[in-house]
Amino acid sequence: MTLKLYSHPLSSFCQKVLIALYENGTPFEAKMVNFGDEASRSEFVSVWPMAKIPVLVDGKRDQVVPETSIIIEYLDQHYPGRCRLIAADPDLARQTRLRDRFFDLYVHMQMQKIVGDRLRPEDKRDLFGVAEARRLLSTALELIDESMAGKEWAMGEDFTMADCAAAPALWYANEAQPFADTHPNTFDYLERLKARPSFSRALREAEPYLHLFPR
Ligand SMILES: N[C@@H](CCC(=O)N[C@@H](CS)C(=O)NCC(=O)O)C(=O)O
Repeated sequence: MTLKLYSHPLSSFCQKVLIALYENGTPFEAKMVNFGDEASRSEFVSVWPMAKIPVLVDGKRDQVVPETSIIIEYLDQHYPGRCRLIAADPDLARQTRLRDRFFDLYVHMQMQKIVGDRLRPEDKRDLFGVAEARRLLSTALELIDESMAGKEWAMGEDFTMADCAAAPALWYANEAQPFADTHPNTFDYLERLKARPSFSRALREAEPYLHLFPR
């Protein structure tokens, strides 16, 4: 198989790339990374020393591609399918990248801070950092709620990289800080994302591991 994705089904950032792959039916081999297993971890670290999943390895083009947004750009450029995830128009492409950055930095990373803190030993918790993450997440949800009024997807009619970023970020954020009652447009958007076959498949594949998620 030309494309290999180092990943784990429970990982929210991996789901972002899985959505892109499933949208276009792009063939790839999933290589499961288990950070709790020394052999699996050290094999992965030899591929990408930053030890963050997912990472795409393209055997045909001899490329190691880390970072979700860069992986999706790479797939769009070298393995395009029926669903173009970044528009050809430079202005639309920039707006897509801005929304993608927004979901990653102000929803996804803040959700990870809140959830990650639950996995720390009691005496190593970061109350101040978590409060700041909750504040940033709340502000982000306000802006998303305004921008999603009357819109189907983050960029309007077309499903793009921004929606790949939004889906797992909002799904896990809603677990960490439920927003059905406070941000109805965002919640409706999340429901549409969940119904999208690419994301519903990623969620189904994560199900066997969901008990590991600290609620
Ligand atoms: N900016 C990175 C973030 C990737 C990331 O944070 N991945 C998490 C899994 S969702 C990870 O590898 N965590 C392992 C660790 O921090 O030890 C991207 O977009 O790919």
